[in-house]
Amino acid sequence: VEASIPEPQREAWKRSQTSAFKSSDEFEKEVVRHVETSLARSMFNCDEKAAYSATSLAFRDHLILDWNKTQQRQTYRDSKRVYYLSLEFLMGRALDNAMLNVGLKDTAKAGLADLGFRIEDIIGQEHDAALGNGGLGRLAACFLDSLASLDFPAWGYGLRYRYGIFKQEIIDGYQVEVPDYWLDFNPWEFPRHDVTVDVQFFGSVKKVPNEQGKSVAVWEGGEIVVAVAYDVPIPGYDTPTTNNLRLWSSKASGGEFDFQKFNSGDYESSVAEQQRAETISNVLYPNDNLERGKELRLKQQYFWVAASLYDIVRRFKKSKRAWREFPEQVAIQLNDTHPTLAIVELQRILIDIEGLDWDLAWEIVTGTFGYTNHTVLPEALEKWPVGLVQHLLPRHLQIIYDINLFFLQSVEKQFPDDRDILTRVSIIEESQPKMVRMAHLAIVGSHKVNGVAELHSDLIKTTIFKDFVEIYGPDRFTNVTNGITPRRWLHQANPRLSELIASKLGSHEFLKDLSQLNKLELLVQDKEFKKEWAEIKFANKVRLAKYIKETTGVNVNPSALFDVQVKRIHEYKRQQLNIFGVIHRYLTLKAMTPAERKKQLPRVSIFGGKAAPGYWMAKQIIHLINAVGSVVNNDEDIGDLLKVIFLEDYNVSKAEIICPASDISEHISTAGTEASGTSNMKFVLNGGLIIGTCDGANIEITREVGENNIFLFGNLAEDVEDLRHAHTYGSHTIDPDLAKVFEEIQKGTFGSVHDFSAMIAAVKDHGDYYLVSDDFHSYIETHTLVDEAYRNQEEWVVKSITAVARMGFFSSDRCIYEYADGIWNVEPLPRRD
Ligand code: 7GP
Repeated sequence: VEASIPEPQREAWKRSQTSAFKSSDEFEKEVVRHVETSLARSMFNCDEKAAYSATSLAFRDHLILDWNKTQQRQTYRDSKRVYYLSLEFLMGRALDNAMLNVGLKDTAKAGLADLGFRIEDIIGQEHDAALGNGGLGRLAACFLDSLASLDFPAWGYGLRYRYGIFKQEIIDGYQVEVPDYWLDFNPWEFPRHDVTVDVQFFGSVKKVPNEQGKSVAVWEGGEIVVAVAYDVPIPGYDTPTTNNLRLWSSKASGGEFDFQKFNSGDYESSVAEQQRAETISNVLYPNDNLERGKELRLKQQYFWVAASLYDIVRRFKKSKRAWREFPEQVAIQLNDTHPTLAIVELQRILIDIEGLDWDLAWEIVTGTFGYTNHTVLPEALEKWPVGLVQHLLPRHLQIIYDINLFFLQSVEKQFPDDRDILTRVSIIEESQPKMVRMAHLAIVGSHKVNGVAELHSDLIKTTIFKDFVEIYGPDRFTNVTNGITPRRWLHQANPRLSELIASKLGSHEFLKDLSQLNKLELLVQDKEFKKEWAEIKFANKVRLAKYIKETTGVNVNPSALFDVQVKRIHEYKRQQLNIFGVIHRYLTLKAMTPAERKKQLPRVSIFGGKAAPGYWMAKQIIHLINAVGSVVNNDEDIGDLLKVIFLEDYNVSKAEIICPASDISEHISTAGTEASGTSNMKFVLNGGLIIGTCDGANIEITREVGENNIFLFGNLAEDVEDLRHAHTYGSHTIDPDLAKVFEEIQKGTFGSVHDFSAMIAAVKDHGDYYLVSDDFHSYIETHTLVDEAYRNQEEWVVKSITAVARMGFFSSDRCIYEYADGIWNVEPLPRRD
């Protein structure tokens, strides 16, 4: 690195490379300096917000030095880089993570205490960076943490939304969405006003002969929107490697506004163009597992993809290598189909701008891209109307047609007698209107396609992408089971458990090699250890109970069994099954004599999660949960035996409080619908057990932790189709216990009979697509088993420890090694020269 600094500056650079601070005294000095100079405030009125800002700036100084060095080293070594393209990065808070990854949290804690602050209060000042919806966005964030922690040269590319996912308020039991303006003061981003890319939209294509007389396409006219880079440092844990997340922000070209219009007195329309350009990166689409096909969304996708590829290509060209070496230097991972236009854009750059032959260009393209699929739900598979693509990106549509032509020609050769296969696999769907199938384009343009858990990867091969397995052979398809970063989801969220584990294993190494947890199994009979383990769980429940009291006003007993379901609200995730089960429990308790009731195990059912603003049924589910809560929580017959809580505005920082506090959590999707799930992993890693269906990663969690340490129920994926068929064409009887639940709702016990009628009709009259009735009995029975198991606390703790000990596989570090090896062909960079 040093050698890359020019002579005249080298000495001064070396002198400046001392770390920002080491002791708590030095830290305090830095905080005070930042309050007074960077923030231009006096220590005389330094409140928690100012202390947060100054603490962040002090840590940021730390990261920047490592970040610069990492980037210099990576450039200097010129090794292959990974680019992770994702429309969502659900990062959560950065300060706590930075303190732990740098290893100076205790130093900061002491320093802040000296200055009169509690570190938790300071950490609590930070606004979550919520640039994502749910699983897909949080996975991207975990992957960035692992890539940096394992010293891989890797960049994330995304959009810098002005508004992240909305803030959820619950008013009279209903979800209300409030915009989340989060950029007020964000010390974690660096605007790079000098790193900009012009992105073109609309216009037309003409063919002109080049110098060799060959006809080339020229895309001209239309409008230009400027992409401005904002960089976010991503610190690795216990390593100086600090990678970069580059987020693009849109702005009008030609400066602030159109001076000509301004001077001619048309002030309003001169500002209008600027506003139109800025709309592109304005807001995150709030849908999880659903595509709405909005024009602005397609604009976002191309804007982000074009800027990112320009940046990647610019970096590659600096190395002066031959184009065919591109895939040896660059691996681009497509996080779902949202960035699929990158395939077309790279082909366009290579043939139209760099003048390469189609075939060589295409070889480079397919060698570069990998595509991860995150869902089999048909409503989430992206399709864009051909007319819209034509209008917005005329040249890209031509290239898509050419890609499709060559692809279909090769398929025709391979299967000369099968006309139908051409229709099925075509990138263009011959519907009214015609549509571009983005998943088909992503498969054709990538060298590897992966699912995110074994069942899911099998399902895509046998259902939605079956024909492509026939065409390309099974090797193009692979599985990388999801994982989570143990740094945030154990060390940061559950510091006491992390310390207990470290004290038993002799170090914190398990945080970078999670398989070491297996040594805990030797301790399952250690009385003292089990006691501490149980105490930590209890303390985490007390913390959550306090939070519940503060936010909802409801008192919950921390000794009760805490039963948690937090995730986006979706019919396939079946929060309705959960709340119907809760009502069933309530009715059962009500029917008991007081003496019988005394023998029952107290329970707290905790829900949390956002519904997409346009998803009416999901909003009704939220309403029912709240309505049940207000009846049950105020029923004196019931008291502590059952409480129903809906936690408002579930997000990453709330998950950090919730996950460590569960006894049992619910992962109860209709079999075959949840691609993987990742909160299941977070809960088990924190010593909670799970009740779940044989779906997604639950299956692999079961294989790892053992059938005795998980509560599985419900129909299997292979039977779902037949059951659905039977609902529609056979006689469909509702489970009798569920029928009683429905009667109670329809009596008006929980108010709003009208509001809830559609939820009931979905099960009774509209074919019960999600198999709520089919699984109800086994769900209720399994909850009875949970109660019984929980009564034996000794055994429960053994299950909890055993499960944690066997969770090593679910570290996102393992995922990254699998991607690096099987898809990207990249290696970590040794940390020091
Ligand atoms: C989610 C899947 O629903 C979840 O099962 C998985 O764990 C997660 O991705 C990470 O792989 N999918 C989405 O969040 C999503 O919106 C549609 O998928 C593109």
